[in-house]
Amino acid sequence: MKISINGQTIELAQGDVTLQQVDAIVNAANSRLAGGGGVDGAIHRRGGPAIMEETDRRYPQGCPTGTAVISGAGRLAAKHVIHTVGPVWSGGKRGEAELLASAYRSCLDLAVANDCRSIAFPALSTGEYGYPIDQAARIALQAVTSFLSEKAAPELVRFVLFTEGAYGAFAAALEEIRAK
Ligand code: AR6
Repeated sequence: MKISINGQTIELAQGDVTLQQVDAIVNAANSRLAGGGGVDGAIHRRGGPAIMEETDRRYPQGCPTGTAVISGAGRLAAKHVIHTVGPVWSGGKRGEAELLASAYRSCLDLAVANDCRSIAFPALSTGEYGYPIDQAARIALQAVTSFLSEKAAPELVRFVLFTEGAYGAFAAALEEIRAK
């Protein structure tokens, strides 16, 4: 499923974000950039040790929640990995929605600053960090649509959803946006 916003494309796909042939893929990291499971584990496993060597060297202070940093992509097909940290869900009253939107925006800012024409996101915060998928999907798509309307870049934003359920949640949220 895809929609066009001012000539830019938002696309939904089901699959593995680490396999995407795009300029940048996004890592659902933690604030210490210490590696972990889920997307983070898959990126470092497939991409090899060069990615963490670079983030250790360039970002020893880590990456606060809601912000992002960029590195090379090691053996992955992408050119860059953008590491961002979504919020841990703790009921919704601790600024989670704003932090999640900020994580998406920070990635898009870095993508544009590094001339990335295409970027692939996983559903940040919806695995280990426990963010409810329906709410996370709406926030993700709202953040991306308003960024694209304002900045007219990058050309392609792809969400790569790991499960059918996650794909369904994003498809429903995208329909809501399209209907507006
Ligand atoms: N491709 C696309 N989506 C995936 C993949 C994949 N290869 N693997 C998992 N998902 P998570 P978080 C989905 O846990 O919630 C790590 O340990 C998954 O089904 O990767 O932001 C970090 O080090 C879920 O919908 O990220 C952090 O400590 C979504 O990606 C912490 O987890 C995000 O799940 C971050 O937690």
